[in-house]
Amino acid sequence: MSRKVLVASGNAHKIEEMRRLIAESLGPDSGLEIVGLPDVPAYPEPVEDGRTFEENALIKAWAGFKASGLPTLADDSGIAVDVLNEMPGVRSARWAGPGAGDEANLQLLLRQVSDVEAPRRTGRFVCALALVADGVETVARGVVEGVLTTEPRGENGFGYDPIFLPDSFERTTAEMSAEEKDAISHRGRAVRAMAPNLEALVES
Ligand code: ITT
Repeated sequence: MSRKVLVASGNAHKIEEMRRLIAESLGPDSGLEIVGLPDVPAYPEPVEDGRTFEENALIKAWAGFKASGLPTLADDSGIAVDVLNEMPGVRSARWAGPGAGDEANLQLLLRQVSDVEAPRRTGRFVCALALVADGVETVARGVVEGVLTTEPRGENGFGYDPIFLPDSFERTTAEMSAEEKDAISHRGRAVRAMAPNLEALVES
């Protein structure tokens, strides 16, 4: 019998990546069944008022666990740009204002660094992945360093992918295949760091 794990996210792209990454890290017979918010009774979206990715990931994971009783994974992630003092950071999803979509967020960020020369356009994608279950509260962090492009490139991925060029690559994460992005991404690294805790759930 498999153990259900809730991925508490309203972002379909994240959920798709998490499913893929968990299957890859733990194998097809992981003993885990990943379910999403539509599979559990509705509960109010928690306020993400933490100051760090880790705090927000825990807020989301605790809300999912309390509402569903299922071991719950939650991801809080975003892009941190050095010349903007590591912003948008935890505000990445709402950078161009509440309700603004990925395209508006990305365009605003590009405008904000439009006068910054290539060597100083550095930043990183960060993912804090929290797992909350009975007797378990743990967070793993994954980071990928890179630079911002001057124009969006590529159709894959989501969010800020079209303007993020990972170090030592010539393609943005939106120009990479899913497998290429997974191998180096912040989320890939966080899921692989969390894998032993997920395996322990099956054994417990
Ligand atoms: P949930 O809180 O429901 O999981 P969300 O989309 O609101 O969904 P966050 O608050 O963690 O999630 O915001 C993440 C932001 O960072 C959002 O703007 C994403 O587009 C961006 N982001 C996160 N991971 C990314 C990735 O792999 N590639 C591109 N952009 C990413």
